[in-house]
Amino acid sequence: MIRLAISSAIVFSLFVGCSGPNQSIGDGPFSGQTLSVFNWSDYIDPTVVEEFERRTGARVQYDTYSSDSELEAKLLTGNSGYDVIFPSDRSLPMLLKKQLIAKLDLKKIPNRRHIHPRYLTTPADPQGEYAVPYFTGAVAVVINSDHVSGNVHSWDVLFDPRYKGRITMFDDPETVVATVMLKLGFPMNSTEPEHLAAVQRLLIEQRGLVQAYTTDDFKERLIRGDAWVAFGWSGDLLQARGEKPEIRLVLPEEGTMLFIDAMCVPATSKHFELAHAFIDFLHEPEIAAKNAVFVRFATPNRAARELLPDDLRNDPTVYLPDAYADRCQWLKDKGPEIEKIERLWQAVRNP
Ligand code: SPD
Repeated sequence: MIRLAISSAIVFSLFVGCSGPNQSIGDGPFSGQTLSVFNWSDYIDPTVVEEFERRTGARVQYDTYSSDSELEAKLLTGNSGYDVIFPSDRSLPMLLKKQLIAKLDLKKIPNRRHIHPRYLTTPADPQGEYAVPYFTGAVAVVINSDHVSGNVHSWDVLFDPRYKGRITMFDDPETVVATVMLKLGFPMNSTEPEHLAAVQRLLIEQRGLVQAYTTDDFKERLIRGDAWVAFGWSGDLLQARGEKPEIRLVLPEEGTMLFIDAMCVPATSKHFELAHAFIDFLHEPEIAAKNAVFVRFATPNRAARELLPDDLRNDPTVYLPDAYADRCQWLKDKGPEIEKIERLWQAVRNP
């Protein structure tokens, strides 16, 4: 099933957004309108988007990104042209501070009631008026158990010389530094010079083992069998496991970084009603469940979770047990201190 779903993702990325502006989708309350969506890659079931087009008559122009900084750069241009975006808990406070996000009309998003209240508000959005939670997940490691032996339970496997040339790392400085802080037993958001120096040393030592630094094609590398150990977002890694059963997901015992991504409407959107209709649609329980089966991240939508197949609803690598989640942390906005991490990354990547 996942094989089919992933194949349709490839078809989706080729065709959605390629229909001409005058191509008719069908009759519906938004016929003739185009909704521009900017989302993380591999983060939606394409058939769900097609269903939205059928129901509303609107066309969806769908583009993807693969890091917080890519979204932030696009929004900071002042007129991205997008109507719905999916910022993480890491990006949202900055985008709100810069007034780049519109206040939502919550009456137009009745399906928001299905979301677990613990996810609805954040310190940056204390009334939950700007962002509607989409999926939550973690950073994790996967191994190909045909090639990686032993009981792997730590970040250490990413630094194991036996897997030289078979390891993929993220090309995302903040996420990598955060998780290496955890591996070394430091606070995940530390910017202390000694902690950063230790992280930098380890990442430089690791460099010769790494096949590629990539935020998206680690999945294909795993599926082809080129990579045996990969660092990535939990749901993406589980999508790869759907294609290759010998892949095993490891939630490292040292803890990991958690994230939650939300749906927002940029302040410059010209399709406010349609954007609200899309956000509401994605939280219809049946739609949210279908989407959750595809993306393999945890839905914050309680009604949708009830509709999931038992194996997914009870998968502890998707819905983390409280005892493990208590050992995990969220990324904090580091303000100007972020430059220290960028310098560290330069030293690792461009010696
Ligand atoms: N393929 C979808 C991955 C979504 C990851 N969002 C993570 C944000 C962390 N800051």
